[in-house]
Amino acid sequence: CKGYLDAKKIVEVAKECGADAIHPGYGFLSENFDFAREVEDAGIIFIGPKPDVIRKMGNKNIARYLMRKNGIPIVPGTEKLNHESMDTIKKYAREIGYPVILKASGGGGGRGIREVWEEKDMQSAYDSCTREAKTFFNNDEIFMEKLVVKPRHIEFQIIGDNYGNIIHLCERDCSIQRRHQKIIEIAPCPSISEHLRKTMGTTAVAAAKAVNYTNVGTVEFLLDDYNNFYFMEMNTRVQVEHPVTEFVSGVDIVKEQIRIAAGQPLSVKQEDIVLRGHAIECRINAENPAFNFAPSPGKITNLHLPSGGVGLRVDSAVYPGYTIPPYYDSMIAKIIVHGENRFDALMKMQRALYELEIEGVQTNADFQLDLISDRNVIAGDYDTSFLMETFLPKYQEKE
Ligand code: MV4
Repeated sequence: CKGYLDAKKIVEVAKECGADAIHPGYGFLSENFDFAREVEDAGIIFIGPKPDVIRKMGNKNIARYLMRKNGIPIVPGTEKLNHESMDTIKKYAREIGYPVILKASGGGGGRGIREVWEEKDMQSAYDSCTREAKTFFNNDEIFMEKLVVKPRHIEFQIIGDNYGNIIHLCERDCSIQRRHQKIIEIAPCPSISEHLRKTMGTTAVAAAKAVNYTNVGTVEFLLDDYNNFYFMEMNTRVQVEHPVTEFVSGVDIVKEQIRIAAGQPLSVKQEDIVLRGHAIECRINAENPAFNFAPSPGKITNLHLPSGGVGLRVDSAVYPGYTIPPYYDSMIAKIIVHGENRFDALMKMQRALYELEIEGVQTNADFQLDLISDRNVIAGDYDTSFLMETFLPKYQEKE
């Protein structure tokens, strides 16, 4: 069950069948610079950014340094802390102002971060953060940032060709998350002005230009209550939620990736990108919301995916009789809708979720239906704390 991670084997098979290129998808190997390098060394095109750019952006401390050097706003913070005394670390935290957050340079997926609200908790947070960083990333390097409280997660889709042209396809709001897993993604973000969109978009392109970025990627920002935004990290792959951007921008992102990798220039200019309507994606997971979202692998005995109508897309590979293995993550389908406005899109999503039927395993489909029917979600009034702190308590009370 680990075949998808065997870089050497994949390259071998690609050579045998005479493949020109490898598209790494959005799985583990997509941001593995050793894999990208092995593909290139074998004379095969890696459909993605250059291995060295993947490596730099994969290290959160290097990414932060490069952004700072190029005038991209980052959260106030420090360089790596590992050789500093605890007294010095505490002094930095006082200067930055509590609360702060410790982050592993090699971090990802929400691992290797610790909020610190008071000086008395610094030592133990530091110890457990470095320990986790060492365990999961084999790299105990950590740094400190000011904690942005209740931020929104806004990410910009960018595309660059091999000739220095880089544009953005506007943003997605991915603030509705649970344990660092996105649940719903929306484009465009309901709570930013056209002016802020322009400023953030220009900044995202500048961030990509700072590393001579090629192919597609995402610049993630934290947005605070006062509309201050800060570079958080960059994802050097096509993401799960790219379909919402395809709907509102009209650009086929994966096609663009392949064209770029084949040496074609961008097929669109920044001026050509005019947003149309609103798009929403709900991730359908085989999991049990009533049992703390425990994975629910097993055989799908009956399946009806929503279909028909303008502005509905279902990305999935499951079918009746398919057995969901327990080894991978629990996402089994994505439902994406496109409406002329936010409410139209929400109504289409409601219809689609009503229509969806999955038997044999537990899923989060009903949970998703409740979520998109929530008044805060309908109003676009939520941040990254919403799901856990506002919605889930209400939901569990109702259960
Ligand atoms: C932050 C933050 C607040 N302030 N950094 C989460 C994982 C990694 N991508 C970075 N993360 C955060 N970094 C500062 N300075 C809050 C988070 C964060 C978060 C960010 C986006 C979406 C959901 C989140 C959930 C918890 C924490």
